[in-house]
Amino acid sequence: MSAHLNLSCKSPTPELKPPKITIMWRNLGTKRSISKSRHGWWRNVPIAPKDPILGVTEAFIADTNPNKINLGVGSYRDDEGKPVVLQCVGKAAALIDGEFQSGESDLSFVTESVKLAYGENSGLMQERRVAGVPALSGTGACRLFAEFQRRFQPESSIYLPMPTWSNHHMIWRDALVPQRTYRYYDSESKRLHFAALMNDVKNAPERSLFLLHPCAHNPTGIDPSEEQWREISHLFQVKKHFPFFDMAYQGFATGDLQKDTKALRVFLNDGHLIGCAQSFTKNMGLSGQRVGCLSILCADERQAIAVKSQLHQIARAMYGKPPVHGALLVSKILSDPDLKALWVHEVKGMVDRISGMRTTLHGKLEKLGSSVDWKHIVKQIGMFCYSGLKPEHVDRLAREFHIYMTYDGRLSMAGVTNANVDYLANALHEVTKSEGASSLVVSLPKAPIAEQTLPILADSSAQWEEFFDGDSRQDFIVD
Ligand code: PGU
Repeated sequence: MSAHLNLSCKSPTPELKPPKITIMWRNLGTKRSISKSRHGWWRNVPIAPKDPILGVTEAFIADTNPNKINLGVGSYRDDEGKPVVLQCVGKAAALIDGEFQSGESDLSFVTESVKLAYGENSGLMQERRVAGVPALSGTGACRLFAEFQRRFQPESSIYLPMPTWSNHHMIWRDALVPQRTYRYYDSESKRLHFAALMNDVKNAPERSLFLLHPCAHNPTGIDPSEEQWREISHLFQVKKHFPFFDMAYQGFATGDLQKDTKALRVFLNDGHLIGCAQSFTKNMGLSGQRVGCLSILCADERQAIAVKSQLHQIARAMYGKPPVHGALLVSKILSDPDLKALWVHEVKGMVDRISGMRTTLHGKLEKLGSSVDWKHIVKQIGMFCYSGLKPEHVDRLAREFHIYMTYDGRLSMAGVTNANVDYLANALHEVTKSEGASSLVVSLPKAPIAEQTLPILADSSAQWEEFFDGDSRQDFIVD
C-alpha cells in the first residue's frame, strides 16, 4: 500500500496513471484479499466424521493415563503390547537388501500370493486363468475391485454381511456401487445366523455379487463350518452369484494358513469364478508396507489377460503402482522354503498367544464372579471378540478405565497381554455388574456406518443408540 502511495505521488499528471493502475492491480493481492480468496475455496468443506476404528486409536493416543489399553484397531501386538517385526521379515529384508527393485518383482509376488490363497497344487496358475495384480494392502485390493465392478458390472450391487468391517461400506460407497446387506450374525445366540444368511442369498436377484469373509470374520469372530461353506457354495451355483473373498486374516482363524483357505477351496472345487483380496498386514505384520493382492479367477486365459489389463489401467489412474519393497519381502518369504516354514511357525505363535489371552481373560472374569456369560470370548476366533458390550459400557471403559475399543463392543484380542489382563477383567466386570447373564446382546447397525457420523467418545450414548434398532436386515442403496 505504501509503495503505491509513494509511486502515485511521483506522477506529475493524472495521465500518467496507468503505471499506478498496474501497481494497484498488484496491490489487490494484499494480505487481506489473498487470505480472503484462500479461505474461499474450501469454506464449505465440513470436518469428516471420525473413522469408527482409527478414531479409537486417536483417542487412545491422546490419553496420558499409564494404564491405558488400546483394543481398537486389529493389528497384532506381542505380550508387551508392542508391534512385532516377524523374524522371517527381518531375514527377508536382509536378503533383498540391495536387490534391484524393479516392477518385475510383481510377477513373483502375485504368483506366490495366488498360490497361498488358491492352493499350491491348484492347476489354475498353469491354466493362466487368474488375473492378479499387486494392491495397496487389503483396503486397496477391495477398492480396486469395487472400481472394477462399477465399470464392468455397472448395474450390480454389492452384498455385504451385517455386520462387517466398517470400511467396506465406505469403499463401495466411494466406488458408487449400490450396497445391500445379508444377515450373518445372530445376536441372541452369538452364532452364525446360517438360516437367515441362506435365505438372503436365496432371495438376492440372480447374478448378485457377494462379499464373503473366508476366515476370521471381522468383527464377529465367527466363520461358517466347512459343511456350511459347501451349502453356501451350492446355493451360489444355483443363483449364479459371484463370490468376492476379502481375506485379511489368513492364518488367524485356525493358526494354519492352509486350513484358513477352506472356503476358497470349497468354491474352487465347485467350479466358481471368484475374486479375492489378500492382505499381508496382519499375518506378516506389514502394516506400514501396505502389501496386498487382488486376484480374479476368469473362465479362460484370454479373459484373464483382459481383466488384468483393466485392473492395471484402473490402478494406473488412481496411484500408478504400489511400492515394491513390501511385495519383495512377501515374495521372498513365500518362495524360500526355510523362510516360509519360519513364517508358518510365527503365525501359529501369534494365534496361540491370542487364544491364550482369550482363555485367561475368560478365566479371570469367571473368578471375579461376573454374572455375565462370557463364553463367547473363548468360542470366537481370529483377532476380535465381538463382546456384546453396549455403547454405554464402551464409554465407561474409556472414561473411567482408559480402555479403548470400537463402539460396537469389538475388542481386539491382540491388545490383551499378561500385564493388562487383570486390569481389563476388573474393568469389564465393573462396567457390567448390573447386567444379567444373557444381557450382552449386540444391536446391529441399522444403516451403513459410512452414511452416518459415528460418535467416538459420545457425550451421551443416545447418539449411538440412533444407529441401532435391533433389525439386522437392512437394504440400502447409495446413489
Ligand atoms: N478387510 C478386512 C475384513 C479388515 O478387517 C481389514 C483391516 C482390511 C480388509 C484392510 O486391511 P489392510 O491390509 O490393513 O488394508 N481392518 C482392521 C485394521 C484397521 C482398519 O480399519 O484399517 C480393523 O481393525 O478392523
